[in-house]
Amino acid sequence: MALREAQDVSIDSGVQQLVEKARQERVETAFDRAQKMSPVCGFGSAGVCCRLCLEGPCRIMPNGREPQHGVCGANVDTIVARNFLATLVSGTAPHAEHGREVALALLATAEGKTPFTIKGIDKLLHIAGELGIDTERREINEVAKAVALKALEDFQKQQGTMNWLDIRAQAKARQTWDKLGLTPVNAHLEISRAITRGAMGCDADPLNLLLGAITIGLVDGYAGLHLSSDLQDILFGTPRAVKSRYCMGVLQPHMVNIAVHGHVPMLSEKVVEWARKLNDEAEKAGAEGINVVGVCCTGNELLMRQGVPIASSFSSQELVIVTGAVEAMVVDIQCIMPGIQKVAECYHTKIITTMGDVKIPGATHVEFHPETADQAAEKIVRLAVQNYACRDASRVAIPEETVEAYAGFSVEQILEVLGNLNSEEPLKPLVDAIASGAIRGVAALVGCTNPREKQDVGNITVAKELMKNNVLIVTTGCAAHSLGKHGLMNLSGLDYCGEELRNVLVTLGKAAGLPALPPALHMGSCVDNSRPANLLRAIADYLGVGIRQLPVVGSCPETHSPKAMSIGTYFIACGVDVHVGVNPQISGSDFVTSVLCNDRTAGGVTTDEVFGGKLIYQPDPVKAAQELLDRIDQKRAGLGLPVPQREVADCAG
Ligand code: SF4
Ligand code: MSK
Repeated sequence: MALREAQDVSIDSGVQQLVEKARQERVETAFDRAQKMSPVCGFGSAGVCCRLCLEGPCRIMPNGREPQHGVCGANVDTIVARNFLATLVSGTAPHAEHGREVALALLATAEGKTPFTIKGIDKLLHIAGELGIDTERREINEVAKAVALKALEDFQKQQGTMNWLDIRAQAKARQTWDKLGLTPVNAHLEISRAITRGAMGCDADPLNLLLGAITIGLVDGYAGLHLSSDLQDILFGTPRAVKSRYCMGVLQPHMVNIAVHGHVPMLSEKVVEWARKLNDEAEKAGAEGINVVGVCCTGNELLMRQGVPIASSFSSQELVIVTGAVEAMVVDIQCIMPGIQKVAECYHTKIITTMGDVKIPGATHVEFHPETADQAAEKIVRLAVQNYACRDASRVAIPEETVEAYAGFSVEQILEVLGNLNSEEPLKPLVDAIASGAIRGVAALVGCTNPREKQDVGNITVAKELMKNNVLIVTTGCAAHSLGKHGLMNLSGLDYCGEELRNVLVTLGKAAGLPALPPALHMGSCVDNSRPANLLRAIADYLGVGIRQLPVVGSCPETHSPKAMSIGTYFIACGVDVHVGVNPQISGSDFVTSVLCNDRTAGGVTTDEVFGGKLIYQPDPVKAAQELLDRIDQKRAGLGLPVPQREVADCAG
């Protein structure tokens, strides 16, 4: 099979160069493996295969042909709904585990058992107040311990509601969840219940299974996203805008390069610290120093708190190694392709796994625990420095391009900027701009890149189509990497904005002491989708309306991860439409499609009616942007706001 040309793999020229280098050096990457998977299995694509028990595997034939039932009698709606629920469980469990790990790290820190200190004291006191914890005349560590224990209750309590849902959910949205009995009690309990109801011989009612999926989406939102972001801000500080750089060119030809990859900042914060401490050692080893670069969401965490530059998003992670200039790739949890080890074996790069539950055969394992974070980080950095001597200079080729970007816009900082315009009512300037149509709406451009897709096209096209129609973009995850690499997180991105949006961004920028704000505001990692959610809640509460009434949408054009589906379901439950550009594998059931996508052909109730949000599956990013604009305009009209003219759509690149 002829492989895709490099220019058909990505629109990032650095990625294209490295795809060609990999092929010349006979190194296979995910882009090539994705192609070998074609044609994709029709049953899997439609979500109609089931292997829940040993009577199977069973699959349902399309167009009414036999068989129409599994051996146990499950029909296509049950099978597709169960598979959808299982997808969300596999997205939510890692996020919940992320939250729990951070809570344990905060607890150990509060007890003086780790080398970390609490940097976000204001945030700690604020959250403690929200949780009803007495902060008067108490030591900071005592308050932090009380907050950590409250967080851990969200994995233990047997009655009531998760504490983080209590403090973060909008009351109006919550009424619906409570009424339907969907409000989660604790994360582990709900994950266990979801696995149980989806098991063979348990829940066969597709609507009941989909309601269970909403509960799992809420677990993702509150025990995964909000809890993780809040506790990370307590431990490492709330992000503030920083200027940094994107693209493979952030790797340095004459330095020891360490790529940090995964999702949690606990170890990587220490790696950055030890890289600074051991810089002299690198010089003794003949290098010009140590350069730490980010991949995926660990990269996002370090970018926004430390200004660490970003080399790659998910789909091109192996190509970072193909530069031949990486001494160590340090991985923690989630989105780590097992393929990196095979690629690393073709170069001198050491893959260093750090979590007991995330190992890769052949990799070096340096176990991380918060208590011994310094020892682990020092060992990792020393391994990287030692490995510099093994680098083969003749195989080093780093693409030159880098792009400047602003990142790290927390809600706190956005409110601070708005407060410079109106200190009494900081949200008023933003709400006024939305009301007038200068900002038509807000879109969260989030989620992944996917090696089956041409990298960055979906993310960039949706963003540009929305920007030119004056939609303000907030962005997280690997979508943010796409936008950063292609100039939408620096001021050159203003050229893509409609005039009204550009004027607003100039006004806001001046209030922030900059010439303008970039058109895409980077708000962090995957778990930091809590930040746009907090912003929406603040706007809705300010206006006295439900989040479901706001002209806001979410879009994940290059979805790869079940985590993105879980995050999307959380936003749907809050009343926000969510676009995915990659097949969500539900098309085998008209019923499931109807409920989630508000496709009325199969009749019955839909998430749009009940919660105010729906799933939009649209692989064409230009059409997707138009559908998102339709929804924004529909919600504007619902609020009695003017609906501006549209700019003509461009074709996707
Ligand atoms: Fe087949 Fe039913 Fe077993 Fe699924 S649960 S594999 S449909 S028998
Ligand atoms: S890393 S979940 S590819 S955003 Fe958060 Fe990127 Fe998606 Fe992983």
